[in-house]
Amino acid sequence: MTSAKIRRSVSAAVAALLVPAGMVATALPAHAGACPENYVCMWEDPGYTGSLYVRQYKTSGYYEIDGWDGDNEISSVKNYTGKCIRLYANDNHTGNSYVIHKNVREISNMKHVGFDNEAESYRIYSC
Ligand SMILES: [Ca+2]
Ligand SMILES: [Ca+2]
Ligand SMILES: [Ca+2]
Repeated sequence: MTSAKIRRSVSAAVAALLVPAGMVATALPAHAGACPENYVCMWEDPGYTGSLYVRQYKTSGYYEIDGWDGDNEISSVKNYTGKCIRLYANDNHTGNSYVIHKNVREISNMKHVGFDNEAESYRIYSC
């Protein structure tokens, strides 16, 4: 390979790296607050903002919210599972609980349902 050819392939590699990076940067704002169909998503703050602490596929079962990143912080939820979600106030699916019915797809502020900054674990189940 001549040095000219090497230079061309190097600049082609750099261009290939730059284009996807630019696309990711412009795509991020559009995805803020988004939750894929068939998933349940839970955010730190009202209005689907702050850290996204839970992004779980709809498989029925019992799930923990991370003790450091999520417990007693969940303030908004999108339920795109088509199933019911029971949020528990404590770890290991204990304590007071609140059911998000399968027909309730979005709760923008958990304060409105009396369960703000409470959830520490949850269950996904058909209902
Ligand atoms: Ca919160
Ligand atoms: Ca709690
Ligand atoms: Ca937990």
